[in-house]
Amino acid sequence: MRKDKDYHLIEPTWCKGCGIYGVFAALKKVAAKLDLNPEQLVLVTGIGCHGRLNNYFRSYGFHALHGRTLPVASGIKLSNPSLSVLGVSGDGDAYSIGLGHFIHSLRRNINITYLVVDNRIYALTQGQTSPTSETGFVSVSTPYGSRELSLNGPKLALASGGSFIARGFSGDPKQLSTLIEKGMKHEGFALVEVLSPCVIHNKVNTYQWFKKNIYNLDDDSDYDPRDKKKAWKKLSQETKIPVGLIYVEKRPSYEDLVFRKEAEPIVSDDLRVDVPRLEKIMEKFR
Ligand SMILES: Cc1ncc(C[n+]2csc(CCOP(=O)(O)OP(=O)(O)O)c2C)c(N)n1
Repeated sequence: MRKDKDYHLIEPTWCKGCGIYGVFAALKKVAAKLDLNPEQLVLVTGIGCHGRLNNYFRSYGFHALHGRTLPVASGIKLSNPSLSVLGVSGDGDAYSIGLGHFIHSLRRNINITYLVVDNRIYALTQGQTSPTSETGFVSVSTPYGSRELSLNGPKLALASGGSFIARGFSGDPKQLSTLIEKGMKHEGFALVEVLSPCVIHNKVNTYQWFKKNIYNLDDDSDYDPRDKKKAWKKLSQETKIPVGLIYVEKRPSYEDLVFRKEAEPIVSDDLRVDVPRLEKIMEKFR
């Protein structure tokens, strides 16, 4: 049986107190609990402070371009479906430059677990306002306060056809590891957004702030994460932020539909390309 420390490759150099240490701890815990072979695991990260994670975690890794975590993770998974593929992005990587990929991955439902480490700021570039920063947020890029509405990732995920939507808090690595484990066992695309303080650049959304403003859906026995309408209602609440398993739905993964042996062909025989006929046509233009 492997242990958490077996996935600890080198000591991280993130700022002291950064929320991402909780994400690193949760990931190691899940990998050890599932006894995952590091050679069967691929961690794809984007550009940002979160992007260092694959340097510290023992597994295969790919540090992708900014916003391109999901296309790289999708390519790896589809070319070798036997691998466990995890994507890790920041709120900027996922919801700003990478937003198109986010929506298409949700509707496609490829078997990937996607962690979005949401510190509500662009941290690596020294603290600019991000899509999840609240209206009025003051930073070096919005010195008079942001004039934009903030983006709700899990709500967008639900509207985009997400089949597994969860939100954790890096201050609670135990619950976070349970959510990641469920996401990894889910057949299809699993989003786990992680509320995560940046202790250097974001002086608003601190550990205390998050603790005061979140509530745990996993403690509510009346809440059924299979109920889409309820999930939408919870995600639409403006006052407190729900964490826990928000929505889960059973639907075939992309791989299931595409690679299954008995999969129905999408085009009929007469619509398939007739290669000899095509060659003949091309010959005329040579
Ligand atoms: C194409 C491109 N545009 C902009 C940048 C500059 N850049 C680097 S990291 C980053 C934002 C990082 O924010 P986030 O994704 O939230 O990650 P964090 O640092 O907070 O973990 C930006 C804009 C870049 N590297 N590449």
